Amino acid sequence: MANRRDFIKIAGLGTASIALANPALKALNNTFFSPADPLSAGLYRTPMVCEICFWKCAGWTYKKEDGTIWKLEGNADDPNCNGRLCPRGTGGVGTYLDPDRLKTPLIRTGERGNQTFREATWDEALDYIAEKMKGIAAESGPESIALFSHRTGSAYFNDMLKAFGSSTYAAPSYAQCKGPREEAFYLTFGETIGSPERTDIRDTKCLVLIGSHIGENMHNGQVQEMSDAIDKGASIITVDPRFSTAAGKSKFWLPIKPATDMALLLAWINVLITEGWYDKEYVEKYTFGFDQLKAHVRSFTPEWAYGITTIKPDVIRDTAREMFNASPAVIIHPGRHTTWYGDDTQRLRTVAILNALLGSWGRRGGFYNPDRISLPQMPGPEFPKPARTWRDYYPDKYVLAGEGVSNVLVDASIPDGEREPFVKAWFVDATNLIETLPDKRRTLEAIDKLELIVAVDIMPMEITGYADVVLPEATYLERYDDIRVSPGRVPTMALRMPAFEPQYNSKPGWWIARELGLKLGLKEYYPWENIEELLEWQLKQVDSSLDEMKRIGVKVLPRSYDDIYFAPGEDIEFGTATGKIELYSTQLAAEGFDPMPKYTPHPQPPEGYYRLIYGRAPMHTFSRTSNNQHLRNLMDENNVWVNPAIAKRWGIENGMEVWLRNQDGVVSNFPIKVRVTERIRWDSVYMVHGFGHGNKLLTRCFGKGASDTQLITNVKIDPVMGGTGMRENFVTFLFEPEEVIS
Ligand SMILES: Nc1nc2c(c(=O)[nH]1)N[C@H]1C(S)=C(S)[C@@H](COP(=O)(O)OP(=O)(O)OC[C@H]3O[C@@H](n4cnc5c(=O)[nH]c(N)nc54)[C@H](O)[C@@H]3O)O[C@H]1N2
Ligand SMILES: Nc1nc2c(c(=O)[nH]1)N[C@H]1C(S)=C(S)[C@@H](COP(=O)(O)OP(=O)(O)OC[C@H]3O[C@@H](n4cnc5c(=O)[nH]c(N)nc54)[C@H](O)[C@@H]3O)O[C@H]1N2
Ligand code: SF4
Ligand SMILES: [Mo]
Repeated sequence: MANRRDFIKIAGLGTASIALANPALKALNNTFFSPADPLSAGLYRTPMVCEICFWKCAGWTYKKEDGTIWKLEGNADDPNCNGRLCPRGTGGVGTYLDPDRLKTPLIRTGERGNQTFREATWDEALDYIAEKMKGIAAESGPESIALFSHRTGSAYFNDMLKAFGSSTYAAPSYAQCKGPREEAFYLTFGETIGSPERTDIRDTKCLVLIGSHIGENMHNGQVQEMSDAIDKGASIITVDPRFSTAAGKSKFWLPIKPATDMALLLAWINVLITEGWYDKEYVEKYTFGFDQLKAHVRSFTPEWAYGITTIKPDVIRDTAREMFNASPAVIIHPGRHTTWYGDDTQRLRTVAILNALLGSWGRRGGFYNPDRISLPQMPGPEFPKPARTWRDYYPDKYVLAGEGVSNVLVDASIPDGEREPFVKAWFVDATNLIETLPDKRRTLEAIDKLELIVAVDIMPMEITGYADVVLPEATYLERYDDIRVSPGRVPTMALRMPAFEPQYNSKPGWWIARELGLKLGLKEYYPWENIEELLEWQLKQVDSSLDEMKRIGVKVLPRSYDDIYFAPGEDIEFGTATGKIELYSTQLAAEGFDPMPKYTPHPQPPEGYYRLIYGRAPMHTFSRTSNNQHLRNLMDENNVWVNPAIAKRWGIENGMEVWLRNQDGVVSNFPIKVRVTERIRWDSVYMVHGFGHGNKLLTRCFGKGASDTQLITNVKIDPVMGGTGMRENFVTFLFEPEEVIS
């Protein structure tokens, strides 16, 4: 086995160009220093919370005496990172320094999407937006203005719109990401998983990864814990059609036929029950519906699943026994990006049920009970109750969705027969919707109908090209945001504060939201003048202060109760209708869905086509880092992985450029290089999401690699919560570009 360092490559990878070796700094632990005082000769540090992904690691921005950046480093007290940033976090310097950044507010002068803007002052840009918003509110109601946001500090814009009268809000991290798993676990255990995940990987003896590709999916603390668990002898079972980094560390790799996971999961349940390999006491005490489940899975034998999944029956039995032997210190990991095939909530229900049978929920090495601190809000007026929400517009759709569904807001922006669209304007904050939502043509159709699009971003991205007004935000190294209060084994608070003045004419999100709020006549909702006043007040309520947080960056608080795991024999009331862990879901049954998960076959690729699957690379985050010079040095384009047998059939050689065409005739805008590798099944091709940028203002990454989103035109909607299943798209190879239909 490669050693731990080879595997995680957290801090260090490719950072030589940014971080100069400094023995004085290495000797430092977490001694307290005021940001005003030098750490050692000519070095200063400021608390930082990383915004390169949503793990939100806390750390420090180190500056040199001349005020320039030296490097970013993790805060040793932060349980999300334990003092180490991942390569993306370290390379975040490149986001701050990117010369292509948005520099000043812009107002569109030409057609949407044509990138013709004039520069404007903040006053002018915000007046323009406020006037438009008032006009739209007068005609269609304030709730017709929808907010899409995905960032730390979403609350600033969300609260401004709520004060204005709109709760029409969605984050792509729900219906394009973790929504199915959150609902599945909520339906089963009465609680969601949350972020960071409550998986007790550190102490697990067996970790089962289904799709979830930890290691390439570089969620820092999770990767560190997995590597610690491996060192302590935990076994890893990876179910993935691709030989992922995690597969390389696994005792068992199950190269499953894509889209058939449900059959494997049901067969595992069948084996656990048939063999008696489950936690009888736990199941008896805590669960509801065991007898129904037992009858339900009777025919889902490993032999049945073999024909569907291509995983041999003895492997299914051996892996089931491996899980049982480790139980309750076993985790069937719920994954994070779970919107795959449209029956995703049901697939994640089988994952939840397996965990329940093995007694891992609430047990050491399984799932712990997280704790977090909640910071009080400054007293102010109540938000008005919005006249309508998207649920009034679609009363029968996705009643079990616990959050706003971004694709539903897109649908609600397009006239529906005679019906006026519910949504008339988009306020898009820190999400590149064009590349983030599948079915780009539908996104563009909606955009075409809108009366106003505002984009708050740091870079000229695909979405900013379609905006009427573009507002340049200061990067995370140049601004305050709300205090990070991530859940974890212990509650923590972490401060993000500016290490630098905002470059160019950019402004922090809190300032933009507040100024616009004032222009909309919402002054009473802003009992604070500037963010420091607000943060100071909030921190005082929990016996801390801004000064303290500036010194320490991260404050670890005691747990409110000693309840991280269930006590032996403890009586527990779960947050479900029956108060039990629902193997049989009464709520799904009440809403007319299958109360226990069933296997439904999904189409397989037609002759000459291959399933398009996608994932993460350790050195990039979605589409947001592809222009970052430091991270580009590590990877500057994506490749398409093709199995050697298929490459041979097509006469494709390693490194050759191809265009991809999907089942609907859509051809990738840009060519992509082929990586011929045994690490992918013959029926699929794989690429990393986030490349193939079409905005020329991204001077470094324009046209590098291909966009998976462009090829995802067939979307399978999850009927339970509205998630967008994106993996039922099939592609073939072209050697010359054809007409592009994107
Ligand atoms: N470096 C980096 N890390 C990140 C991110 C990032 O952008 N960059 N993003 C973060 C976010 S928000 C998320 S949601 C997570 C996403 O990360 P995960 O939740 O781990 O994503 P998945 O979609 O589960 O994983 C993709 C894997 O699924 C496999 N796969 C494809 N189809 C199938 C199938 O039918 N069955 C099975 N069993 N496997 C299949 C692919 O081969 C690939 O290895 O990553 C997080 N971590
Ligand atoms: N095809 C495809 N689609 C996907 C996925 C996939 O794997 N494939 N993954 C899905 C998942 S799991 C998720 S969570 C979503 C992620 O969806 P997004 O969060 O939309 O992903 P990004 O592409 O990183 O876009 C982030 C945008 O915010 C901007 N930005 C970055 N930092 C800041 C900041 O500090 N302030 C402001 N105002 N803007 C900032 C970036 O420039 C960029 O325009 O995508 C989903 N969509
Ligand atoms: S995992 Fe990496 S990119 Fe994400 S917050 Fe942590 S350091 Fe930043
Ligand atoms: Mo995600």
